[in-house]
Amino acid sequence: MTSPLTPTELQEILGFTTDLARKAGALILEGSHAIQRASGPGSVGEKKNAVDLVTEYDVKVEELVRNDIARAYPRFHFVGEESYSSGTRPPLTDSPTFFVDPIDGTTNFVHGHPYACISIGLVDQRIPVLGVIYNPFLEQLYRGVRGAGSFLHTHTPVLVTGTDTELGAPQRLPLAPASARPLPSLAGTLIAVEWGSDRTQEAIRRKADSFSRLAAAPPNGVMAHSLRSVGSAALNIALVAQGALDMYWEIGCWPWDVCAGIVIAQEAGGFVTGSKDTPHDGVVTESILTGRRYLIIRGVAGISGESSLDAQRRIAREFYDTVEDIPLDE
Ligand code: LIP
Repeated sequence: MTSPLTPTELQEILGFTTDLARKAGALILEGSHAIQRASGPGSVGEKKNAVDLVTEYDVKVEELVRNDIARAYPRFHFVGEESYSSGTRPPLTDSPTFFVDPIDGTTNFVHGHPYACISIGLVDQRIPVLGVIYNPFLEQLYRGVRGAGSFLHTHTPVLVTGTDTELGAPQRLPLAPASARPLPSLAGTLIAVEWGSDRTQEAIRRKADSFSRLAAAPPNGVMAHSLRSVGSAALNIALVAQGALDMYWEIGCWPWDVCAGIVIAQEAGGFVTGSKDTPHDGVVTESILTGRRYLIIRGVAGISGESSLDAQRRIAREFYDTVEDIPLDE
């Protein structure tokens, strides 16, 4: 049995993790310049199929992060996307465990599309407790600690509160108060979805049918305002926390894609759940974290006496009545 990390320890780890994300961000930018200048596919490789990409920079960034963490926190466990893919698969324990995606949005990274980030999450006592997501292309850094709120730091003006915020100063998430933003139904929502890397005919048919029902006019669909595919699970979740997306749904991504985002979204009043059959109570259990089915809904104002949680559960039910489940590919 290990004792839980204290709030003071978590703040110290947050400082370390933020510096580490910035350092990794510099290497991601260096990698992007090298890859965009290369004439052929060069260092871009494939994992399970031709759309599941990895570059030498995914591996280099993960090495840098793993080594720095091992020096600073030698007793913490580490799960990284690239070492996991190549066979290191430690079981989850009560000990503090970092979940790291060195470059989330590798496809964007390879194409020079500026939605890629490093995502560093920390789980303690099997619960996500800290997250840092940094997009070095847009200089947007999201961070959160369980019980202490979540924040966006950026030099890019992103909008929205109507109050003056100094550029680069932390802005508390969500940027616009959830209390002003009810969700009467899925109609009118902006929903993030992803095509993912499972391209079997059956998976794509189920996804396409689901996307079609979300977009179509009644009676065949619910007529959401639109669907978005940012191409990075972590940045999708960060945008839900920010309030720029109403929700994000994906089946098939992994704990390192979502761990940091879960903390940031929850601290912004967001709701996280797993598959349709998961109890939709907003508690992120180990089986939700590792279950590879994720639905995240932004902070929402209740309607006529409804609590915020009840409003989010209502939207989750409507969502799962609209889309199809998709079997996991591994
Ligand atoms: C990717 C995600 C993307 C998702 C893919 C994959 P990678 O991570 O963030 O949103 O659709 O399935 O997991 O491979 O770029 O680190």
